[in-house]
Amino acid sequence: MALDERTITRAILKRWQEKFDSCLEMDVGIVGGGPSGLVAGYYLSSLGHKVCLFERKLSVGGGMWGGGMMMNEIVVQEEARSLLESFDVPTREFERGYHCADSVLAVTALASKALRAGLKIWNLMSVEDVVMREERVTGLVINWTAVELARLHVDPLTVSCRFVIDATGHACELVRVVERKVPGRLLTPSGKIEGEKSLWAERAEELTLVNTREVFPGVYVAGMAANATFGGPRMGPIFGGMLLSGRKVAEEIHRRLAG
Ligand code: 48F
Repeated sequence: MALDERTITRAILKRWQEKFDSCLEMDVGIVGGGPSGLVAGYYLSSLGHKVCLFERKLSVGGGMWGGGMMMNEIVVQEEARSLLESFDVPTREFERGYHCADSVLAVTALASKALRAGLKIWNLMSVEDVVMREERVTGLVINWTAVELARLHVDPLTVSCRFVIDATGHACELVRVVERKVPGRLLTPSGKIEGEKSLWAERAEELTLVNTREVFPGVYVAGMAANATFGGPRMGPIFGGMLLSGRKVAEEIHRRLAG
């Protein structure tokens, strides 16, 4: 069969448009495709919600690919081992309570399971703002990362979401926009971003879970963004807290959507 280049182009255009069209009204919009965002996307999609995830970079995975200092192994503690294994990622015990996994396998398995569960992932798109109404955030403002990088003056587009999750890692980018531009106070002690503290693995892992919650009406934080927002320490290359945080935020939003 002869191949027609125009058909290849038309196929991509049409299929991409269909896919994107199905994402204009979402239950949940996730910003950031690191471990916490991918796990949240997997659970929410598995529970039957309409969920999309926007990732600025070409590839999802965030800080997980590089393990610790570019050595591509990750460590998870006992509490998160079974969660990682439920994504078909084998773990090997190093010492009692410390389990290792290949970081490349971990990223690809999380992404693959999340997509198969129905999560729509948009790579190469950055979230630059939120859509707001009087009482809450109601959507995300998106643009091509290439536009952002080239600093082009091009207006963005929007998608509506009943809830949004800031899973942007250390930068907590979405919460920063809300703090700066949306009237009202954040649900933090000071009403502002408390700011990330220096590294303390054990405390950080505990606090990541405690801090995974709603920070503004309609806006949840997960993963490292939760600690940066609520003033917890960083944890370095132990990833259990990120995975458990993704599951916790999914469970909390599921309850809200079901209620
Ligand atoms: O940083 P990241 O991996 O977030 P995480 O899920 O995990 C943190 C760990 O990787 C590690 C750690 C603990 O082990 O401290 O750092 O909290 O992934 C965040 C993703 O969000 C993307 C960014 O490119 C990265 O892949 N991102 C950030 N801002 C935006 C964004 C934005 N405005 N729009 C779209 N994507």
